[in-house]
Amino acid sequence: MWQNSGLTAGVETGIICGVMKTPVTVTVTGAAGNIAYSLLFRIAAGEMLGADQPVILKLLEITPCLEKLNGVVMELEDCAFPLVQEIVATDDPAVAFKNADWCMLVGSVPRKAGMERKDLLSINGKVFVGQGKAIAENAAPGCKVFVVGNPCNTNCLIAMHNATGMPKENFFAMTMLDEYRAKAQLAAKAGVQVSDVTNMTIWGNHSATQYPDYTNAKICGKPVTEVISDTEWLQTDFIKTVQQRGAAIIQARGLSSAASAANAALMTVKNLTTPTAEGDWYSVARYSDGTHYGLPEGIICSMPSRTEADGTLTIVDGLPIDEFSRGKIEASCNELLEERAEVLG
Ligand code: NAX
Repeated sequence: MWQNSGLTAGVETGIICGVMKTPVTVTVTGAAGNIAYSLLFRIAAGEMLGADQPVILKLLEITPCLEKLNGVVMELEDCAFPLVQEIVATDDPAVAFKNADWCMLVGSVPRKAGMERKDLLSINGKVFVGQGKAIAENAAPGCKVFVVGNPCNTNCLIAMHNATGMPKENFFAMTMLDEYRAKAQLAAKAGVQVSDVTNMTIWGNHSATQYPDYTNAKICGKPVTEVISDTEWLQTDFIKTVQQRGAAIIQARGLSSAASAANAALMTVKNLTTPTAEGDWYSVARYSDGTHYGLPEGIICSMPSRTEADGTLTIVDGLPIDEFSRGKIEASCNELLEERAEVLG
């Protein structure tokens, strides 16, 4: 079953007013969920791909959530976003990923009481096998895949393995929310604006083992360690606060992060599609080919990344990694290797 909103301005009527760029097709899964409810409207408003970039939105949900998704579609229509050329709402991955330029895989089954990580990996593993295959069979050439749904690194790895024929370099998972959380903590401690904090890397897994690398981060262009002399805080409270921030939000709000996660998702795609400021970088989990920082080959690992002026996506090499950082990075990579072993096959 699938629905088309009928919002196909200029397609059915043949009337095209003004000259517009070719639309970009963005597929969002879990489109009736909490994160999507904050994300879709900002994509539609042009905050992700640009204020002059028309978009076609393809929204995927599971069948029981189609009615709820219909409500989201109605709200999107009621915003009359000038950039939205078409909205497709469906429970069929083949329809949702048809001609997709960007696949934002937000939907996944949440962890329930009594569920082990292994169970979660197994349930979501099956979803990402199917979605990886459907993307490879239906998406536009050069399509990029960005996974938010947890466990996002390993879900991304599964999708990548099943997307036969697609370059591994086109697969990403989200650690930008962790980067922003780390920047906010450092800014508060140093008494500066959050925009004064740059060069923040999240290494490894989007989980409680992630390592927010204060040793290479900067505040107002200076090493963090020159501005914040409290090494004890940096090595303990700071790291723990970032690692546990998601849980703290669930405890305070009774719900997991949604608006901040949507913001980070949107900003990740923006960072991947626009040149990075000179000397800076951003965090995204991506395929590790074993040639950077001794990170294991064949995992989706967060690392410092840049988008060059010509659009090339690069990994920032050559950062000094001290013994403390090395231990933390290894611990997070070991967890990714364990997750990989659990989903093998
Ligand atoms: P919700 O439970 O509100 O929404 C998820 C939606 O996905 C539901 O509507 C569900 O029906 C749908 N869904 C499930 N299986 C699907 C499938 N096979 N195809 C299409 N849709 C499917 O969760 P929400 O708060 O939106 O969070 C979504 C995911 O983001 C979760 O896995 C969550 O853990 C993860 N997060 C990842 C973060 C990150 O930094 N990488 C941070 C925020 C968030 O925790």
